[in-house]
Amino acid sequence: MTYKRIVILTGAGISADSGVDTFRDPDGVWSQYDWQEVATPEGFARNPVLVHDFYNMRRAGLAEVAPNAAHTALARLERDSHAEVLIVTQNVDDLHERAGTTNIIHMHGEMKKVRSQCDGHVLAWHTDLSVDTPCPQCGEPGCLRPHVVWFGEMPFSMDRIGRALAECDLFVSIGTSGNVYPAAGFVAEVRAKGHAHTVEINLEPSEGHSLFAETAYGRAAETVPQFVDRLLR
Ligand code: BV8
Repeated sequence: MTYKRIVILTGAGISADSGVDTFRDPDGVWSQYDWQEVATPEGFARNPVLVHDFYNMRRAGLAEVAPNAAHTALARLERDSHAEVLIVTQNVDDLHERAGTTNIIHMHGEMKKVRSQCDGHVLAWHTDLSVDTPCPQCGEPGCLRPHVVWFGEMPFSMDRIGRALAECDLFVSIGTSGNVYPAAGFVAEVRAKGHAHTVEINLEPSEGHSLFAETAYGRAAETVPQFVDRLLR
């Protein structure tokens, strides 16, 4: 089967083989931090120092990790396939880009960007951020926040994602537990809107596994290159 428009949703599991913690695995991020304290606007308002430390630690960790074979395989698919390939990632790391992917949407934002709350300006940021960091726009300390989507906040580019889901003929979900909406609802949206083939590639069946026409379980660094080889044959 030759596909024309491929949408690939990725989650923390695709970065696991690079040494980046997932969220809901036994020793994952949410076993170390309370998501209500570090991944909600209310938590940030209550204790911005804790939230800045949480993102500073994860942002600094990006310097210690590299893309794995799964990221590289998806970049190869974009480069070598005749299809239009769009990566929609829930991840806030930059590993897809560092592997060479260019057509990508970070629906939950990016750790290497911050946003000024005075005027919504988004700027690249590679070092620590604190409540004392002066905002380049208004000069006020405490104005800058991580450019990531917290619980209760609207994910980015939802209109563009909705169109891509309606128009794709292949939807692949890689390395996500299917716990967090609206991303977890994408496979149902694809099934309702068209005739796309749907594939789940994960370490283990996700919450929504029964909604996928095809599944492949194993570590993404092994399963994704095999899947891409098949697509490019
Ligand atoms: C929204 C911040 C609506 C960025 C994250 C009550 C109050 C408020 C909201 C809600 C509520 N009840 C429900 C909601 C909606 C909520 C939600 O879905 N909650 C769930 C938990 C019930 N969603 C939201 O709030 C979203 N916004 O709904 O807005 C709205 C409408 C109008 C107006 C305004 C708003 C926002 C969701 C984004 C939250 N941000 N984090 C950051 O710091 O990273 S959540 C966090 O979960 C990350 O973003 C992460 O990307 C996301 C999904 O997690 P996964 O990527 O799936 O990771 P997980 O660890 O769960 O799974 C990893 C998988 O990989 C596992 O299956 C594992 O088996 C597999 N794996 C492991 N190793 C490997 C592997 N696979 C392959 N190879 C391996 N080696």
